[in-house]
Amino acid sequence: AMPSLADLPKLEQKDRYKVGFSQMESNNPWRIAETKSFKDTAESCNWDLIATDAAGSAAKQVADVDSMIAQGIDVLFLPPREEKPLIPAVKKAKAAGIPTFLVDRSVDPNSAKPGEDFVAFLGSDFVKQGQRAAEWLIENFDGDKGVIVELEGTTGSSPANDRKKGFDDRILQDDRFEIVASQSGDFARDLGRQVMETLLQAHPDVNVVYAHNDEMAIGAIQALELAGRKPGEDITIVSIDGTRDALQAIIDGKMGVTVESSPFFGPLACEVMNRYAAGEEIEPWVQVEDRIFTAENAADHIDEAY
Ligand code: GYE
Repeated sequence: AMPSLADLPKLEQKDRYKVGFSQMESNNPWRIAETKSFKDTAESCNWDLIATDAAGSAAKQVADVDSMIAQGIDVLFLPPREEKPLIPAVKKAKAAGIPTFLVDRSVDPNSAKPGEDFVAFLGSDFVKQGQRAAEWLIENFDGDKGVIVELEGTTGSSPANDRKKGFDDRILQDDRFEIVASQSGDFARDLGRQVMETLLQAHPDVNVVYAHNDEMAIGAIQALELAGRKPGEDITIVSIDGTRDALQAIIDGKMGVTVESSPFFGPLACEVMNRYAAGEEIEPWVQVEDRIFTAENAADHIDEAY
């Protein structure tokens, strides 16, 4: 049969909701800020919040969703760690009559769709984030030849796929630039540092690092400094997120730019959920607008950073 909007589980209007938030990992400030945002929103949005932490395992995240379904949640907020492994969890929640909102990451659009399998995706345009990082570089790089190392996020995750696509397509339109290596650092500081260490040995002429998030960028800066390089002077660092450490690195002159990707999803989740409960049709992609942080404005934003 043709799937239709009517197939989505409805959300009753109630005084209190039992809300599930299935976090994927808590090994970086972005994830911690996001979980805190959901916890901080719980009281004002009348949620009894069940928050789990899959500790970096998509398999555990599937099991966590299972357990929330068994606990009878009314609604699920899910940041799927990777695009494919969480699809069965999304479908299981729907089969159990639980409306699901994907937050901050999405799933493989060929296997699960907003308005059919889940209500909507709440999050940034990752392709555009990558493009904006590339555009900053095109405008601000003053050498003749840009030799780029790319540190990719978690393999198979929507932000890693899309931040790569947006950046690579855009930067390769400018023939000053070449991407000599592109490898996953799993969105983690320590792995970013290790991968940078290895890639620096293979490509000593690198003079640009594009990291898919700030944690890996900070890890890369550590590796570069240990090897005697001078981030911000002999190598340009571009990144995404807007963490406190990244804004500080910009203020210190070590990082050039970070394109914002906000972790503060709690208030938006509350608003969209209430609209859905009121019977409104929700747009398939509730898009978050991102700012951009450079030497011009980093100091103005560091106090609100995480
Ligand atoms: O950029 C990264 C985090 O999914 C948008 O995941 C999110 C990304 C964010 O671990 O730092």
